[in-house]
Amino acid sequence: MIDYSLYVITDRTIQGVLSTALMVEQAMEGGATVIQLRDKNATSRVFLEEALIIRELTRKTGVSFIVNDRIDIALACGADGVHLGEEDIPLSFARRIASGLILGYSVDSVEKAQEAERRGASYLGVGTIFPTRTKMDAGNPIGTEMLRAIKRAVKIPVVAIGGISLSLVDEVIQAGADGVAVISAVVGAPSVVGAAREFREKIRILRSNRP
Ligand code: TZP
Ligand code: MG
Repeated sequence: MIDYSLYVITDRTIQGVLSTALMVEQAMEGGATVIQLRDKNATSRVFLEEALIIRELTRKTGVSFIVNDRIDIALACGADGVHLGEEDIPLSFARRIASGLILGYSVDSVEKAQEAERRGASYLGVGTIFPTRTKMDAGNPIGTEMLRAIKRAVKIPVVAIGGISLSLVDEVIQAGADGVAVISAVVGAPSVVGAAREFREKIRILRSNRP
């Protein structure tokens, strides 16, 4: 079973001078439990090269590795999974060509969550929960009440995403999220290790207090 507690997503536009490899090492040192490689601008060749590097790094630490959008790259690099959305290859086809992969799927409503579960999603990315400046087409924030409703409606793990800062972690964990996915709050922090550590520790405490 994957531990989705702290799901850190790479973003070269936010990392500043840090290479993706260094950022991932620091996030893992701080306690990230999942790393997702996300790069909307890279060529296939560059994306695969990065994926191979991150696969090696995550293999050494035992942290789960998910590739965003690209099932071909996920298979080629030996990732644990791929994260898909409405614009990507549908879940039914993903299952057909990659039965062994963890399949993440992005949703923003109860209906879409239940349909993704029926179609074979392994976990859900639910958001954007709060306003975010990281993804321009993230849509209107759905809030933690929708997160709570989705969590109640499905059996698969639910990872909250979008605009989650350290001070908002309480709300999403209390709404039932199995994990917190972050970009800017960790990747754009002055200390990636420090930010990841604070998130991980807060999530651990909140989860241990949850009924
Ligand atoms: N999907 C929904 S919101 C979002 C993605 C990829 C961006 C999350 O980034 P941040 O910086 O944690 O708000
Ligand atoms: Mg996608």
